[in-house]
Amino acid sequence: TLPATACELRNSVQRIVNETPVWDLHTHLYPPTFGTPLAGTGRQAADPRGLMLWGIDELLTYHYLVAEVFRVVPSRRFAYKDFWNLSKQEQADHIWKHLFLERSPVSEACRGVLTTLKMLGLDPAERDLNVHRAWFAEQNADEHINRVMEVSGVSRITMTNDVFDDNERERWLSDGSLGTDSRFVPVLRFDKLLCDWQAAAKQLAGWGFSVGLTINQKTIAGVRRFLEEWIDRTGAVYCAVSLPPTYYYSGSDDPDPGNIIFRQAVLPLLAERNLPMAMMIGVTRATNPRLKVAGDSVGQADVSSVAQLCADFPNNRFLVTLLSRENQHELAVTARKFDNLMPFGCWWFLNNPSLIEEITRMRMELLGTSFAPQHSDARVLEQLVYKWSHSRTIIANVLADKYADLATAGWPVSEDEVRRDAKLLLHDNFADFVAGK
Ligand code: RAT
Ligand code: ZN
Repeated sequence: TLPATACELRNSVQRIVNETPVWDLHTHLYPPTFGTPLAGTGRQAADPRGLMLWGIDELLTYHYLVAEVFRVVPSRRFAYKDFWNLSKQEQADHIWKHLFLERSPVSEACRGVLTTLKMLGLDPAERDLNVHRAWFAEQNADEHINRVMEVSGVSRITMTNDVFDDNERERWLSDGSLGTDSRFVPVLRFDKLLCDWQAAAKQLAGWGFSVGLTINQKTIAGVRRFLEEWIDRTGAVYCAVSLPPTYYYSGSDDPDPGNIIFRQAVLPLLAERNLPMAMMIGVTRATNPRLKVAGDSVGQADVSSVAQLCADFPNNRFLVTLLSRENQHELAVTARKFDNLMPFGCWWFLNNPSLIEEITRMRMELLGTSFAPQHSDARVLEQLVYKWSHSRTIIANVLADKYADLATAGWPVSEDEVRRDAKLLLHDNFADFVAGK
């Protein structure tokens, strides 16, 4: 049995949660085989369009921080296009100067850079960026991944492999072994298929799949072949889309072309392959297109559509995260109704301590341990460090409160029981859901 005083209990739970390996179920990270703009000391040459992002300049130009720097150096003083015309290093210098040196870096995304530097063994108080740059330039990209995984306690990293991204697609087509780095797990992502059928159909046809704009049996068969080919090529463990707040599914006669494709091609194929479908709902793309990838915003989603899908497709499993805070309670309640629904993560604008705390506590009260509390959404390798460190602290805190309540009710927990629960939350719930257990 764990120590009785509240403070000792909290420390033990924190230690155990920190020691529990995480399967990060949604990131935008890649191994070096996908190319990297920062060569480090590896044998690989720098590839400016490479997908593996790492190092201090990438950390500082994270799109969360791009949005934040325009709050303090507004576009009326420094035009968007002038920012985008800067080199990566100049953008990083601009962000460092205005968000870290000229005011205190108190936002979550700023704080994250400092936690990351500290946990990697660098001096977070160092004001000279070139000192950090020199350290990163001396790392070997491939070994650095192992180190970051160790420091962050992440045992597996799930990728996002967007089949409609030409840069990524061409890499898969020219290298059949891209999916074989055991640290990285592939996921097939295809937003366009559901959100913009016209554009998707044109591209599929161009790639040699017999699909037309009208959705008939031939088109459905063509989409299925396309998905099968890419599931096989990547070895995806689930498929994924992100959807706008306006996403609506009304049932088996829903006429929206994306929904017909979803219903007749995607979901039946995934059921056959025993693969879950991830839906990330609530992003309004390009609210401010001049901010590029930093310009997306949030809106409330229709949770009844999620419930309808879970009801209509009992042989499918749905991993769902919603971007709006206001949707969180309804999603947790919906998960009580459907065992083929796994709520996951505190996504993007929700990945802030106050909201992670609120959402995790609420989920635990409604769902016990049967959810996946967090994913990192890391785009830059080292972000694993801060995202997991900050989230682990909160998850452990919530757990400790619940164990204290149980102790009051006469049910003290043992160290092994805490370890088991932490493993469920950080690894097994997702792993079992993917495995169809
Ligand atoms: O969190 C993010 O970095 C977003 O830009 C998106 O990548 C989002 O998570 C997504 O997967 O669409
Ligand atoms: Zn993402």
